[in-house]
Amino acid sequence: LTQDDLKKLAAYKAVEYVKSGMVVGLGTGSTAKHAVARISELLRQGKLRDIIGIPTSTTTHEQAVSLGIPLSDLDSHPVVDLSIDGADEVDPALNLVKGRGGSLLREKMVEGASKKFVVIVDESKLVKHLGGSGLAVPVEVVPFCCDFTRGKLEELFREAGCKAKLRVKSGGETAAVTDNGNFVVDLYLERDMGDLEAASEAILRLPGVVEHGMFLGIATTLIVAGKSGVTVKDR
Ligand code: DER
Repeated sequence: LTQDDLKKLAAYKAVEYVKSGMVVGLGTGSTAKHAVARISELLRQGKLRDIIGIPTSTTTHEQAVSLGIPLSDLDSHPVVDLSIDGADEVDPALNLVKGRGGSLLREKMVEGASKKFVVIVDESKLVKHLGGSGLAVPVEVVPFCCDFTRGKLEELFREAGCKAKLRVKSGGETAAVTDNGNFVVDLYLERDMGDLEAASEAILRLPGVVEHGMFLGIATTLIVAGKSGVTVKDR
């Protein structure tokens, strides 16, 4: 099985939680896109009815529109029955790092408004500590004086050996822009950042920060696809 096959397995398992009549948060990324495609397939087959999707990015919005999934937003549907999304890292308490794909703010808004949030990953995403995989913890910042904010973020986690880098467009030198017109600062940590709640609060206190990619206590269910099968864990 390829990594993409594993992502698909986890996504299909998560879609078993979707029932007719639900308002469903549609995640973003290479794993979530399989869930969106599966929901549309079941709608076409008449196995699901009256689903309203709430997309978490313009990319997912476009995918869902192209597949004919009826869509709405949090203004019209402030309570979401169930969201399904991937993650970049998952720790044993089901805390997540998200946003390496750049959609963390809308994802946190939609998934935070969900009664149930099912996270779908292949086993490569499991970590002991968030920020410990050598990949980044993303922070969405306003473009205004983003280097000032970048510096403040680096300073905040100096003891964890933090290097904060402004994310640039792939293959380019200009800043990557989120769906909300903001930039992303990626935090690369040499050591774990200790108390996650304290770290979260400290980041959010910095003027210039919009949101960060740590999703603490939001996920309710984790579906992991690995070489030895699919496992489901509830928080
Ligand atoms: O950017 C994001 O938050 C994505 O959901 C990410 O966390 C998972 O992306 P992947 O399924 O492509 O690895």
